[in-house]
Amino acid sequence: MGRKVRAMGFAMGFALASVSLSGYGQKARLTSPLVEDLCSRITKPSARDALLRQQDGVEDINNDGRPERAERCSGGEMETPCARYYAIDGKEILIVEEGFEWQDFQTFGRHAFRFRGHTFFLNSARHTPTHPVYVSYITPHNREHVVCEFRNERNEIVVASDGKYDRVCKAVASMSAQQDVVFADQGIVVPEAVRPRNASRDSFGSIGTARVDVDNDGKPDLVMQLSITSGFGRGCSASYFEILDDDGMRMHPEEKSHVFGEFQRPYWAVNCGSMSNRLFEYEGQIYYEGNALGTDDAPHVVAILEGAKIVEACTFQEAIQTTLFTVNERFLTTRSSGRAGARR
Ligand SMILES: [Ca+2]
Ligand SMILES: [Ca+2]
Repeated sequence: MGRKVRAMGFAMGFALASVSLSGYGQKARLTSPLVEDLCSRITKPSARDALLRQQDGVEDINNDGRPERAERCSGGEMETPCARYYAIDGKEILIVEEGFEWQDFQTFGRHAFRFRGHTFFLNSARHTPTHPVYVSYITPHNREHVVCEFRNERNEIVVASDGKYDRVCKAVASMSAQQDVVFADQGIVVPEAVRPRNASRDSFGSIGTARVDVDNDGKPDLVMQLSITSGFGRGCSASYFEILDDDGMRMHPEEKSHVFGEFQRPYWAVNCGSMSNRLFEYEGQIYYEGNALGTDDAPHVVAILEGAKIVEACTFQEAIQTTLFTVNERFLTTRSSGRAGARR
């Protein structure tokens, strides 16, 4: 019986949608089938993009049939999304979060869209809508409710740039390329000539050195692993590698040293410890893996230095799998839902 009622609600919502596309005016009643339909669409990237293109009438952020004027405001250090809204009469509209004030959602993107004549907000863990965290709805009483919550699982699809790298790429993807180059002699001081200009002495340190054929020409090279730290905030660090001259006092003068250094530049981004870089050996060759954990700060890559040429052997495409975690239907029956809310 319950199922049948839901199915009817869905059919009605669908029928009304066809007459509510032009701006404000008629809208389908907010019902749980409508909400469930909306929320399940958010999990599919193409359906989500289609939803976000529905902008006709989106200026009515609180679903009372009248448009508001939005002004961007600064979201502070974390660049969280922020906007102020004003009614036509110029009065600021203050929105009260209801039922999730205590919840610390980490969101950086907020995207308004229309669905069946209502305005909703997709709140994402990125500036882009690719990592949905929750959908919210603002009632004519300016109460904002969470409509549904999502979970995102991140996967990587590995691509070899050439057939000859297939094996190493697969090994990295399956985490079976585990032979990391070992850096010994911990605690040695970074030679002045190796420390980048403008870098303070205590922000750089040596993790160690290794004799390893980093450019794969059959002759071992002296490689130093360095760590760079930031004194700001939580104390963040990342590591990188330099090819040194045989005496260990300066950078190796040949082109390979420059090429390798330049390639690693994006991987120095200091991002609180989650940037993981390494040198590893696989079937007799030395490879560099940058951003092994695939954070947002740089692409995840496996590269090989062949003489003075660096080749990106494996690249990784991010694939986000979004699942619907909870649907909050309670707000549909709260009084503050007002006119737009369903009354049962
Ligand atoms: Ca309005
Ligand atoms: Ca070599």
